Amino acid sequence: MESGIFSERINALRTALRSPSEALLITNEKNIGYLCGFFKSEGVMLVTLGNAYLFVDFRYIESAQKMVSSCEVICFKKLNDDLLRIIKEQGVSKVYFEASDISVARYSSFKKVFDENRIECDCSNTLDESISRLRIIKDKSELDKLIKAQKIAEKSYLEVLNYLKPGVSEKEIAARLEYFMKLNGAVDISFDLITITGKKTSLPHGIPSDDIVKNGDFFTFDIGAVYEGYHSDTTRTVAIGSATDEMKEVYSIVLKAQLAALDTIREGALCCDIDKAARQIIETSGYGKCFGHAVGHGVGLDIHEAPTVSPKSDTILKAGMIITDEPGIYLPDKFGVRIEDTVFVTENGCKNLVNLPKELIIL
Ligand SMILES: [Mn+2]
Repeated sequence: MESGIFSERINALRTALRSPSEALLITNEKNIGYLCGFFKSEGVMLVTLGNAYLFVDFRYIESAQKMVSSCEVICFKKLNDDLLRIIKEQGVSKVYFEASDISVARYSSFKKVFDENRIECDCSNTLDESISRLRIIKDKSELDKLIKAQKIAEKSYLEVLNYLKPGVSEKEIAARLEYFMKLNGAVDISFDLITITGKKTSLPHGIPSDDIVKNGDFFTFDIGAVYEGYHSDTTRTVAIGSATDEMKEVYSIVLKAQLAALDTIREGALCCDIDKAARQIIETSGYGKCFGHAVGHGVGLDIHEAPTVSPKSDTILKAGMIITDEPGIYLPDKFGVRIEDTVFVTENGCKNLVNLPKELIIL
């Protein structure tokens, strides 16, 4: 069944080709995985109107041949030579590259061989945009994996809360969380887990250190697990022992902003309007200068992918997109609060993948 999905994706990508003499060269590992189901190839994929090929070396050939059915698997000895042979056989005279992925060194090595053989190299963003347009809409199989990744992260979060008490270090919480995620079925963590406390919570992307949890501090978790390539992303801020009136007030403003943005998410909504819904509440509360990042972003095979949910984003939401909703208020040298959900856009609203409470929890 899965091979059908991959063939459909390759077919959809072929709309970027204008003639049989053109080909797409996919170098990004996640994009290759998206198109054939084989993620760790260290190879390349070539797509023409009539054919598709996955080039891998000897280390990967056995598993690639077993797993991949949406394209022909070729074991290369010298990639440039084997690629050129197929390109010539297929009568290809123009190759599109993934400009946002390929290194200058790698591109130069391909270009040298292609120039010698009068094959045009297209390094515009045509191919990047075509793949992004496909990946931005998640199908059922992808949604299932995103839900599973979220469930793993949530179970692990609830387990690690039992260890969150005065005296424990940020690093210890991060280590336990990663351990629980892997025990609960994650293949990896989505990013370096953010488990920070005290004044450091004013750093949106603070790094866990030996800092110790104390009574009266906030503790921020920004966490995610990876399941079959798909990422989850959630942030919760909790208080340890007690919270001052200022902490409670800032928390309630962030929550109000987060809920306001959530309310605007539906097919047809503009991403900048979702950002605005949250930002306006924070601005009118007088904390506008303490919120300097976008309200959200897409999530999928990458932790940050299209669409961007920022004041400048003119993307119109479509059913099947996955976005985060994560406003925050950060007071330097005091504390910060961020609350983040990841949601699946539907025709009439959205389905929240996160099932964790959002009212302020004082542990
Ligand atoms: Mn996020």
